[in-house]
Amino acid sequence: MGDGGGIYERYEYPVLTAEHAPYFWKYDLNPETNPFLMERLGINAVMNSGAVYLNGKYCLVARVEGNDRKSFFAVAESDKPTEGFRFRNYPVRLPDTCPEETNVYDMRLTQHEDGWIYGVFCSESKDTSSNGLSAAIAQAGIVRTKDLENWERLPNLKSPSPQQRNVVLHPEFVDGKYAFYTRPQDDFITTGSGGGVCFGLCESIENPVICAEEKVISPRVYHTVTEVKNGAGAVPIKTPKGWIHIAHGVRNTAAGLRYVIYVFDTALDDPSRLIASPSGLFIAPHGEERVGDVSNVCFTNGAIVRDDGNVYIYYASSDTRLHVASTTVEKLMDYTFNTPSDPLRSADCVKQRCTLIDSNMKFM
Ligand code: M1P
Repeated sequence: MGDGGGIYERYEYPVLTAEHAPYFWKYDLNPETNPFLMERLGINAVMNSGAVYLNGKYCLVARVEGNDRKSFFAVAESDKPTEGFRFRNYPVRLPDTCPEETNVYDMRLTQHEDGWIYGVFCSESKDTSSNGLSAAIAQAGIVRTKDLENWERLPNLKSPSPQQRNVVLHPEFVDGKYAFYTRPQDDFITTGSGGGVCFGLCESIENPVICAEEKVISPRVYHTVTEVKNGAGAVPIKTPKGWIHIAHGVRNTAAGLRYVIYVFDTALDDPSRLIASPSGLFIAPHGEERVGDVSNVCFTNGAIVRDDGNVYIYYASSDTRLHVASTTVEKLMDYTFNTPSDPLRSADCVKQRCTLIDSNMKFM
């Protein structure tokens, strides 16, 4: 376990890696058709995972990426939150209802008060209106289940934005409606006019349409960790003081994009109203976490909160492997409401730090 500034503990060893994929997903075990016992269908990475506690197990729905670059989902479970995860024998056989869909990834699992567990994920298709071979359209796919084994696919979310990624379903009804955190973007890679984490309501989950314009609730901000992109992460955590969101922000650097995890809080009576915004990053990639298929990336789409107040945040590093950090609801609230917000200018940051130093001097 490593130091998380007293806010959380990060565990040294990843909870899921490509090596966790069962050998029978990869090798043909028939000596007649595979005399050299060669790997036939390799697994490249296991990363961004939705998370729920279900029937006494810690369950992760991981993004598994084959050597062929296509991702799929697979359930891994354990009796313990920080180790011992094993994949079920088969990956998730997602109902194949969208013939144009090429790739699926990053499922958020919401245990909704309507009794279903919803999985909201990125459904990616080729953008046939463009000649560019990398041009794609990202939409929010929706499935629901009771057991993480049998999945019902619902229509993709419709919203005013041409592209959506990092969409999360809120666990409670808001004004009697299903509430989504969205991340509108103009383009597949760049967000363009997309202003950050947004909020929108749907009358029906069987016909999920966000009619009104999505409201920006955590904006992208110049010269902060969210300057380039700002997307929702885990399903927000309900606390006595508000909904704590563990999200991700992206900035640009000479070495490329840097993804970090940050935190904000919205009001209990209106989850679209921002009430706390602790400054800067919460979890950044450390040490070996900094290197992988897409280096310098820390990304979360799942956390589990237990009745005893323990919180397990599952985060992936560099699009390669999955880690866990543990904390408590009490510590998260303390962090969220007592960490000063970003004053946005170096001079004011120095004043903020001097205030802290001044008050500390009496303890020296
Ligand atoms: O490669 C980093 C991340 O890039 C995307 O996130 P975003 O839409 O915020 O840029 C996703 O593809 C995510 O899976 C990936 O980890």
